[in-house]
Amino acid sequence: MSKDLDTESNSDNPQLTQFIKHLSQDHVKFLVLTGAGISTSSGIPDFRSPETGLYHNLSRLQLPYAEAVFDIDYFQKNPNPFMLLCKELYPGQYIPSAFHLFIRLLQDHGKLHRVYTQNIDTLERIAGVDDDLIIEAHGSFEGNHCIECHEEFDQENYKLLVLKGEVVKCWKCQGLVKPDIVFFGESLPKKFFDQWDQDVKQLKKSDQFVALTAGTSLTVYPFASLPSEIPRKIPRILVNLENVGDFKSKPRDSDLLVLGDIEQFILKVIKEAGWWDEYLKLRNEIVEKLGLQTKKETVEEKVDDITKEIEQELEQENEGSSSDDQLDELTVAVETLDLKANTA
Ligand code: CNA
Repeated sequence: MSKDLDTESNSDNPQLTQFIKHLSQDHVKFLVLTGAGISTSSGIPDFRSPETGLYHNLSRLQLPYAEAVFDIDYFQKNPNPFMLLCKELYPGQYIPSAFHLFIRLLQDHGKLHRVYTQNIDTLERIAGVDDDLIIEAHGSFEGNHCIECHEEFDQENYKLLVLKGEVVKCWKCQGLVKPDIVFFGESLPKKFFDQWDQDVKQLKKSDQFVALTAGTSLTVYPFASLPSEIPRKIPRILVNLENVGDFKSKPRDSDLLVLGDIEQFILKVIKEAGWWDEYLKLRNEIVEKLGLQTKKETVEEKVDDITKEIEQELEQENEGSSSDDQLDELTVAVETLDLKANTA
C-alpha cells in the first residue's frame, strides 16, 4: 500500500484518519481479535445485544436459561434446541461481512499476522483467509465428534443430517454427535493457547504490529483477556458499538477507539485504502461460489425466524412436563453452568 494515502480529507473523522495511518505504515501487520459483532451484518445475531441478540430472544423460550443452548450437560439431556440453532447457523447460508473481507484484504496485501475469532460461523474461512492465519478460539462447524467416545463423524453426512433437522448419533456408541464448537463446560483448543503464546512473544520483540479488536463484548474468558496481554508498545484499536473490557477499565494513551457500526466504518476504511474494487470483486466471487442471493432479511427478522422455530419445537416437547420438572431442570442446569474460562 502506498504511503501517500489522502488522510487530509478525513479531518472530520479523526478515527478514520488514525486507522488509515496505522494501515498505511510499511511492514506493519495486524493481529485481529474478533467476536459476534463482525457477523451481525451477515445476518447472524450476536449473543448480548439488547433486543436483537440471541440471549435476549432465547429468554422468551422455555429453555431453563438462555445459555443452556450451549451447555454440554443440557445438550446431553435435550439436544433439540442446539440442533435447531445449528441448522439455522450452518455455514454456507451466510455471506461474509465487510469486516471479514477486510481481513482477507489485509492478507492479500501482506498485512495480516493472524486472526483470533470467538465466532463459530467460519466466515473468515469462507472469505478466503488462510487456515494457518485463523485461530477459532471457540471451535467451529468444521469437524464433528461424538461427545461420549469422541469418534469423528463425516462432515458431509453430518451437514446433510443437520439440515434435515435430525439429532445425529454416533455409529459406534450411539452417543450424541456435535460440531467441534466449544460449549460451556468444555476446554478451548490447545492450538489457541499455543499460538497465542508464540504470537505474544513475537509482538514483544517487534513494534511492527497493530492489534485490532472488533465486535466483541469481551466478556467470555480467556479470550476477553487477550487485549490486556498485548505489549504496551503495540497500538490497540477497538471497533465496536460500545467500549468494552480492558479498553474501558485500563485504557492506554495509544488506544484508538472507534465506537459505532463496524460495517459502516470498515467500508470507509476499504474505500480510503484504495481497496474498493478488490473488495467488490472478492464479494461477487464469494456470493457466486456460495450460490446465495444477497439476503435482504434484517437481523431482527432472522432472529425472529430462529426463535419461532425453536419455540414451536420446545412447546411440543414441554407439553406434559410439569412446572416442578422445569424448576428441577433449572436448578440442575444453573449448578452445572461452567463458563469456558473456568475450564481452560
Ligand atoms: P457478544 O457478547 O454478543 O458481543 C457482541 C459485541 O459486538 C457487543 O459488544 C456489541 O455491541 C457488538 N456489536 C454487535 N453488532 C455490532 C455492529 N454492527 N457494529 C459494532 N459492534 C457491534 O459476542 P462475543 O463474541 O463477545 O461473545 C463471545 C461468544 C459469542 C462466543 O462464544 C461465540 O461463539 C458466540 N457467538 C458467535 C456467533 C457467530 O459465530 N457469529 C454468533 C453469536 C454468538
